Amino acid sequence: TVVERTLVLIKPDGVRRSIIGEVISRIERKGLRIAAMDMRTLSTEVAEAHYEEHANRPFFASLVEFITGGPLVAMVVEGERAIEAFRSLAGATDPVSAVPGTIRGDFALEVQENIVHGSDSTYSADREIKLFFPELA
Ligand code: DAT
Ligand code: MG
Repeated sequence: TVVERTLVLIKPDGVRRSIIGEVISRIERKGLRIAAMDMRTLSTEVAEAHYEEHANRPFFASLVEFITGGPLVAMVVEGERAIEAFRSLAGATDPVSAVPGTIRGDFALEVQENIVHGSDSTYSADREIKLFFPELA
């Protein structure tokens, strides 16, 4: 078995739409464990660091404005192949392409407002967990 940890965010759109419980329920039903969790509003600095790989993309400024625009829920999720397992629960980045049954496929229509974030690799997970939960890293 390969136990991993991944950083999951319920982004401000998910909080505004009152589907925190829905998202947490899907994580728990899957058998993944929530190792740490809180609600916070990101500073511009943390948001830019979180999305640093996208710094040169045309949507970067809008993405940072969106992710800092209200409280979000940050959590460390752990379990067997947790990184891929959560990405599978989340669905494709573009919610219109995301398969129904996934979080994005069921709850979103616009690519920026796609409800959740999940780390995409062990490297990203380590980096993002250090950024959000330095006490756990
Ligand atoms: P993911 O969140 O599936 O890992 P990503 O890392 O490629 O996707 O992009 C990070 C976020 O940026 C994504 O959740 C939504 C936003 N985004 C990605 N591509 C976009 C685009 N073409 N236009 C607007 N926002 C975009
Ligand atoms: Mg990504």
